[in-house]
Amino acid sequence: MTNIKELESTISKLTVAGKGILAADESTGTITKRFQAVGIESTEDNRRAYREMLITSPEFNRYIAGVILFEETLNQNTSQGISFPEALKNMGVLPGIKVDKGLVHLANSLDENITQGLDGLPERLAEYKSKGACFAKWRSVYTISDKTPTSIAIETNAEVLARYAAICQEQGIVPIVEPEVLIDGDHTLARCEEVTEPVLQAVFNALYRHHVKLEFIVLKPSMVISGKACPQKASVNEVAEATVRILRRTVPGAVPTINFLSGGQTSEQATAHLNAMNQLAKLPWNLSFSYARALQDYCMKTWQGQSKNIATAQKAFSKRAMLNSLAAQGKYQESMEKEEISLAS
Ligand code: 5MM
Repeated sequence: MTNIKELESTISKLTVAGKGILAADESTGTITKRFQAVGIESTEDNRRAYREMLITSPEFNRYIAGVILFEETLNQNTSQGISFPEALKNMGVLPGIKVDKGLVHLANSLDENITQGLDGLPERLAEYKSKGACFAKWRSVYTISDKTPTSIAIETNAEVLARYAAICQEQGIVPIVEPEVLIDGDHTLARCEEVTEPVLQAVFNALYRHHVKLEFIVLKPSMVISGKACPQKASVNEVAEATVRILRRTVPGAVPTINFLSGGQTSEQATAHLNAMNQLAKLPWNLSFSYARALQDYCMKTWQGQSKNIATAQKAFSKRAMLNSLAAQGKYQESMEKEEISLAS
């Protein structure tokens, strides 16, 4: 039996206007790649220290409603000797957990992937919940080429996302449903639009088939955007309009909040795109962020693994969190990028 009260309480805290979600759930392989790119050694304690630095940034709880953790962090303590979920709850921020187990080849597809992790998921969720997690995250990935995503990849990933979401709700955990159409490639904005529409249609059809209560999910999609290597870069307004057009066609108004991933956009682009969407005519859902790289990039580069850099690195994080908070309300201006920010510590 689904515990509606728990789901209601979690979703209401995740949908506060002007707040977003920090994705700090990079698996060990991914965070190691990101650390190595800026010369930081990826030890267990460096990962712990880095994530503690993020969540203790000035005014963190003013801009961030929830943090998606990787399992390793869920089980770690801060330097104050309390667990990360407890530290977050003490600040009024909800702890969440990435529960997918990554990508594997989808047999008989065109070199495409399916996300694994459904086996034993109810038992894992019960354990994560006992450690404080209130919401979960599962990511499916779609690659754009002339022939992909194939219908088998679209249908199979939708089915798995819906099964995950149904299991979460049964356990009183709010699911973040994350279908990511990758930015990699030279495709145009029009091609991304053509692909994103059936991907989202399939996801919502599957959620319906599995009786997932749309009132208690967070949708975490990619934006409709031109590929990284596309010679014709879409403008901020083109991205905003195409993304909202596709969301309007595919996402029921019962969904309370859409929190985008940044997917390899620069920090500034991710903020500008979110802001432009929130400046369009009234939308049926809260539109906010669930960024990893677009919130963390400057902070990680500034930190360099050294305690002497913590204060400046935290300021860099808080600045991005604040600008995205403004973007989630349609109040961001590009000129703010150059302004010094003053923060209460
Ligand atoms: C798409 O990645 C998610 C959002 O991050 P960006 O804003 O940087 O695109 C992110 O939550 C991602 O799912 C996690 O970092 C986990 O990634 P891995 O590949 O380590 O499972």
